[in-house]
Amino acid sequence: MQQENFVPTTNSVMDIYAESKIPGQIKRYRDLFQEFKTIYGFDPEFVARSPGRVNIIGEHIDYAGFPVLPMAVDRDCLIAVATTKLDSKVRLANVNPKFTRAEFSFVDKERIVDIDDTVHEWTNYFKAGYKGMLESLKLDAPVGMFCLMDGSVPSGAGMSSSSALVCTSSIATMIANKKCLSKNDIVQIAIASERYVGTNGGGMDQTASIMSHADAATFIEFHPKFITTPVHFPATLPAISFVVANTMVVADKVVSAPVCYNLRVVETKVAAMILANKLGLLSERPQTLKEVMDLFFAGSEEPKYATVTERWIFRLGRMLELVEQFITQHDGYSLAEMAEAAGLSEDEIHARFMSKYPVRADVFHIYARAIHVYSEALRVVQFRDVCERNQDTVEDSQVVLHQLGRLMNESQVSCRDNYHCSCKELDDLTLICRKAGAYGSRLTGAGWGGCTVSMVPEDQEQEFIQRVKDEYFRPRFPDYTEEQLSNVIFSSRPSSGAFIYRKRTAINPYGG
Ligand code: NG1
Repeated sequence: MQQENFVPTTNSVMDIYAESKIPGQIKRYRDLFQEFKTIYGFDPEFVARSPGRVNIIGEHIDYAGFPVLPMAVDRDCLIAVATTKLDSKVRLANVNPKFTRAEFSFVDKERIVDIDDTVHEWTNYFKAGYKGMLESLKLDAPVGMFCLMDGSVPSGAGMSSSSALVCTSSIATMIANKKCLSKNDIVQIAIASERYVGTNGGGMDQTASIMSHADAATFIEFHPKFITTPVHFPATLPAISFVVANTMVVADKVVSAPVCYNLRVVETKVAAMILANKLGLLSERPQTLKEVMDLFFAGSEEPKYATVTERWIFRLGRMLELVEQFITQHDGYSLAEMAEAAGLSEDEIHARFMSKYPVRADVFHIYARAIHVYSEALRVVQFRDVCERNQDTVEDSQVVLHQLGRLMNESQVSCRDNYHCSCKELDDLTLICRKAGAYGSRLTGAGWGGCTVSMVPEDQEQEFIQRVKDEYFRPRFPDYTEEQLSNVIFSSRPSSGAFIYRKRTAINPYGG
């Protein structure tokens, strides 16, 4: 396998971060090494690193099998690690004193470690990555680990701090035990691992965290094959800049899962069942709205497409028509009604979709969720298409910027009205961002709080940030210092994915 299929190892932070961030990162790594030594009395052997992400477009469609377009950010999770062969214990500490220290022992090859997902502790995410990796490595006696974590991804903000931690812990466990799996394998392990912590998530975050490239977003396809393709932003004048702004509404996805995240997953899966039933595809056992689409077109006449984008556009347009035709109850379905529409019994619906991850609802909004999924998938492929058609030369930058911005704004409207995953603060902040000069602004990540992402002209980025600070943040958080504000609204360039860092020499520890 080629080198690029493995998580790269470096001894220079310059390989990981953009130039402007190097001085701050050198200090951060130095502090991490020092604190490790203070806590444990010896040096770490390596640091595993995996970043958070911001999703540019494609919300809540990864678990329906459709492509998404996130980019990694330079805020990340670091875990410094030293190992011992004397035991199989894991010691966990965090540079942030808010997160208490913990210790746990490897149980055995089957159980690995117990995770109590009713208790919401940061260490559960570490354990999830550790358990997933060791299940795959099948070791009788993994090494003991001494770990110190430093996370800079804001938590509960829709920037995937949890996945960054799960990915970092998987990589840390793999390297500690001197194994070397491919990035693809680590992604699949991290996706499965995170489900130990209570949400039935898709695979966008873990993929973005591990596979991203420093100068591009990543188009991630899940079905029928897992493929990642870097997508560069168009060469517009002015250039495009993305600004992330945090509403400061903390959305705990795990706590709200039965009525928010996991419920949405169930609603999209039942939508797939209803369509499959109406289209005579139930016997093929499709699991997602994407699989229903593929099965439907496998058996039908199609026009000759000039491009792959044309095929996506035709197919998704047709699926939207089929939703209108067959999912007719716009104000929702009761359990009995959706079972009948899907041609299944209530018990079957329960057993297949609601037993592993419990959900609570009287009314299931199947129509609105299906419209969101197919229309959002369409916006993702259109966004990619605009980017790719304007790679090197752009005839009219304003046209391109407005096209991309419009797609982001439409995504926000659909998240708000069809998917009901926005909230008042997200609606207010995206509006303020558009008024302050963003071409497009939308929630990013699961929603119900957390962050927005706005596409702004690079030459007006600072002015934009000032205006949003004045209009959203200062009135609501008058006591915030400039430093605090710089952590709630900041510009974000596409950053590299996962890395393993090792010190070079005692004399020049930070490389470069
Ligand atoms: P965040 O924002 O990290 O909670 C979640 C899911 C993604 C995706 C988005 C919505 C996990 C780990 N992440 O992201 O897979 O479904 O919501 O687009 O479940």
